[in-house]
Amino acid sequence: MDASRAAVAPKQEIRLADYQPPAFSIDTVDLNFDLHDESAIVTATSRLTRQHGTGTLILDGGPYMTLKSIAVDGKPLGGNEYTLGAETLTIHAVPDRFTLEIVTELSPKENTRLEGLYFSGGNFCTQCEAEGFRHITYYPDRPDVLARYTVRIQADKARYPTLLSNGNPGETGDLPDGRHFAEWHDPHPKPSYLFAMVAGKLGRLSDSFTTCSGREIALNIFAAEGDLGKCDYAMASLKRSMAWDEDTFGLEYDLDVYNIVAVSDFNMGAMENKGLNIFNTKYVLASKETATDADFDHVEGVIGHEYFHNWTGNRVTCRDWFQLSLKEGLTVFRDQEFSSDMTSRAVKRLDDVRALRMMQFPEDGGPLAHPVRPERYIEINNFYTATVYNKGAEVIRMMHRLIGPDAFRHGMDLYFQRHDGQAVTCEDFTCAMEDASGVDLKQFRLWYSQAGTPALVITREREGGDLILHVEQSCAPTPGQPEKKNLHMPLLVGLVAKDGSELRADVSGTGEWTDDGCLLQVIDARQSYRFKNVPEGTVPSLLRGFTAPVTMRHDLTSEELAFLVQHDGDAFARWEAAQYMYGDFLLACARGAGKAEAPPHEIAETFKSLLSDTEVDEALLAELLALPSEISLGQRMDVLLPDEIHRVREGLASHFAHENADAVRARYAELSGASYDLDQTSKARRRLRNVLLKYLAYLPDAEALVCGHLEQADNMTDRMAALVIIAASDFPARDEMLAAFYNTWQRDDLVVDKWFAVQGQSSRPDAVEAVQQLMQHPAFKVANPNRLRSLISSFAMLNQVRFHTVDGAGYRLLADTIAHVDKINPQTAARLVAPLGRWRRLPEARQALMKAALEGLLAQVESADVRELVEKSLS
Ligand code: B3K
Ligand code: ZN
Repeated sequence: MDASRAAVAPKQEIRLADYQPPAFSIDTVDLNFDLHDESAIVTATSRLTRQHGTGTLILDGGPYMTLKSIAVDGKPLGGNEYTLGAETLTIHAVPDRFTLEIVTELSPKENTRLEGLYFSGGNFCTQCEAEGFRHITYYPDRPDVLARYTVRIQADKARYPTLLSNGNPGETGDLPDGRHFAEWHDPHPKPSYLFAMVAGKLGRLSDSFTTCSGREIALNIFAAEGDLGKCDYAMASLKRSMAWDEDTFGLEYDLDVYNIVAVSDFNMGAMENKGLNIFNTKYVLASKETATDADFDHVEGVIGHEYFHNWTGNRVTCRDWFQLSLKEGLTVFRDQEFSSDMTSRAVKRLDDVRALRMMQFPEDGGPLAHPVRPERYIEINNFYTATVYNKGAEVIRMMHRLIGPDAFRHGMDLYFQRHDGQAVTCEDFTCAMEDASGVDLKQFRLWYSQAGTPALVITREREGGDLILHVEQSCAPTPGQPEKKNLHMPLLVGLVAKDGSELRADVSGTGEWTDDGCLLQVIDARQSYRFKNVPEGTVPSLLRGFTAPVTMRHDLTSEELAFLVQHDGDAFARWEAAQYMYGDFLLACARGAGKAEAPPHEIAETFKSLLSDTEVDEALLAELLALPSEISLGQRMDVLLPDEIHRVREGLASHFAHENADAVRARYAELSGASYDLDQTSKARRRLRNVLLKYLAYLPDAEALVCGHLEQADNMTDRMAALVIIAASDFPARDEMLAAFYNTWQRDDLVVDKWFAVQGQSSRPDAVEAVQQLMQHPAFKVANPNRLRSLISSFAMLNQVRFHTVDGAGYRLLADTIAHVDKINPQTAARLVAPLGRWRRLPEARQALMKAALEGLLAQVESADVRELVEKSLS
C-alpha cells in the first residue's frame, strides 16, 4: 500500500507515572493465518468499543510486516484515512463501535529475532510476550486489552500436519491443493502477549488429567518425532503441577486441552500462552542418558512455572509491564514451593538462594539495578530480570512469612475473587494479602519500589544472663535512588545450645517463636532484641531459611561457625555457616593476610568430621563439603581479585583432598556401584559422590579415576561431573576424551550444548583462545540462543578467572560477540551485556579494559535493547 512511513525515531522511554487506560476495548478477535513456505498472510478482524476520547485509533506495529489492507466496518480505507508510522498505525476517524479488518504479510523465515511469527526446525511458531504480537498484526499490543480469540490456520497438509493455537480445538478439514485448516477458540479473554500459534510436523505424546471437579483434560506434548522418548518426565511433571495447584491453592485448570510444544530456537525458557505453552527443548526433553539431575529438576520447575501462570498471569494478568513481577515473582514463588514439595525443601532453598546471589545480587549492586516494580524502561525485554523474577519471588516469600501460610492462602483466594479476568497491579496483590491477614504492609511495600540489596549487620552483646542481638540495616544508593528508606523484613533466628540442642528463650520486643525459630520483625535502622537467660556458649543461628534477600555481616567466630556447621537444626543456616567458615578463611588468604593455605584446626576438623557423617542428608552433606564458588567469594570482596581467589580456592581444595585422601576415597567407593534411579535418595548420592570426585581430582591418580568415572557412568549427571573436571584439567587424555564425548553425542543438541559449556567454563589459562576456536566449530550456531549461551554465557558469567583475564581479551571477546548477535537477535544479545557492567568492582587496569570494550560495543550497536544496557553500564 502507498501510505507513507515516518522516519524511525529512537525509542522513547516509557514511564509508570504516565500510565493511561486504553482508549478502546476489544471484545473479539478473529485471526486467519494463511501459511506458505515463504510468507504468511494474516487477517485480523476485531470488534472495538471506545472507552474514552474521540477520533483516532492508534495501533502498535513493527517494521517487519507489510500492511496489505485495512477496512472499517467492511469499508476499505484509502491512504489518506490512516498514517503508517515506524511503530504505529493511526486511523484518523473511527466510530465508537466498529469492526476492524487488517491484512498483513510476514516473512517468518527471515525472522531471526525469534519474536512474533518465526520458523524453528521446519515449524512455524510464535513468541508474543512482551511485544511480539505487534509484529504479526497492527493491534493495541498492551496487557490491559483483553479479548476473546478465534483462530483459523491454513497450511500445506503434508508439511504442516499439526496446526495449533490457544484454547479449545474447533473445526478441522481439507482444502484444495493439498492444504488443510484447523480452528481454535479460546473462551477466556486474554491480552495479545498470550496469543500463540504453531504449525508443523511434530510428534505427539498424549495423556490426560482428571481435575478435582471430575473434568478430563487432554494433555499433549509436541516435539520432533525423534525426541518423543524424552518427553515422559515433562508429562509426569505437568500432571504433578496440575494436582499440586488444586491441592495447594484450590486452582483447577479451565480448558479442555493443555498443549505444550518444544522448539529448539527460543529466546528464553518457555512461554505460558493460554492452553498452548511453547517451550525451549531444554526444559522439556530429559532422559537419564542425556539429562543431569539438575536438568530434570529444571524441567519440572519450568513445566510447573508455566502451568501455574494459567492462574497467576493468565486469568489475572498485568495492567502494564511495570507490573511484570505481579505474575513473575508470584509464579516463581509458586514453582519454588512446588519443587520443594516434590523434592527436598532444604536443598531447593539452597539452590534458590545460590541462584539469587549469583544472578540478582550483582544486578542490584551494579549499574542495571532497578526495583522489583521498575518505574521506567526503554525496552521492556530488558526487564525480564533476576530482580523481577527472583527477588520478586523473595518479596512474595517474605509476605508469606510475615502473615503466615493460612492468611497467605486466604489472600490468594481473595485476589482471585476480586481480580479474575482483570489486568491488575502489584498493589492490588498486596492489598489482597493485607485485607486477608489484617497485617499492615505499608512499609513492606517499599520492597517493590526500592532497588538495592539491604545489608544487615548483626552484633551480640551479653548483659547479665541475657543475649542481646543488635540488628542494623542499610542499603547502598542505586542509580536514581541516592537515599534509601528502612525496609520491613522478617528475620528468623535460632539459638543452638552448647550440647547442640535447640534452645528457646523469652524474647523482648517484636520477636515471636515459631516452629523453626524466633521470627524477628526488622523495621528500623537499628533494633535490638533481648533473649532472656541464655547460657554461655549458646550460638545464635542467623537468617534461618534466608527469610529476607539481604547480605549479612555478623560477629560469629570461625569456631562458632564450625559448631553451627555441625549442629544447626536449620539446613540453610547450617550451609551458610559452612560457606562463611570456608569463605572467611579463603578471603583472608586471598587478601594476603594469611599466607598459609593450611586452614585452622576447627575448619580442618569440621571438614574431616563431615566426611564421615552418616546422619545428615547426603545432598546437604555434599553442599557442606563443597567450597564456596569463586564467584560467591568474589562477591564478598570490595575489589574483585579473580586470580587470587582462584589460587587460594584451588589450594584449599587440594589441601583437603591430600589431608583426607583415604576418607574421601572410602566414601566415594561406598557411594559407587548403585544402580540408577531418579528418586531423591539416588540424586543425593550422586550429588555427594560427584563432590567427592572433585576432591579426588587433586590426587596423584586423578586422571584414571576421573576418566573411569566418565566411561563407567550410566547417566548424564555422572558423565558431566567428570567432563567438567576433564575440560579444566591438563590430563594427557583431555582432548581425546572431549573429542570422544562429542562424537558420541553430536546428534543430541542439548548434550552438545553441555559440551560447549564445560569448555567455556574451563579455568585453563588458554580459555579465551579455546572459546574463540570453539566459535569456529561447525556445531557452533551463533543464531541459536541455546548454543550461543552454552559457550558464551558460561564463559562470561561462570568463568570468573578467565573472563577477567588480565589483558582484557575476555571482555573484547564478549563485546565483539554481542555486537555480532545484536544484528541477528537483539533480545538474546542484550542478555549477554550484564558482565561488562561490573567494572566498578575491578582493579583499575581491568576497569579501563572493560570500559574500553563497552565503548567499542556502543559504537557498533544497532538495537535499542543492547543500547539501553550498554549506556547504563557505562554511566
Ligand atoms: N513469561 C515468559 C517470559 C517472556 C519473556 C519475554 N522477553 C516466560 C515465563 O516467565 O514464564
Ligand atoms: Zn513466568
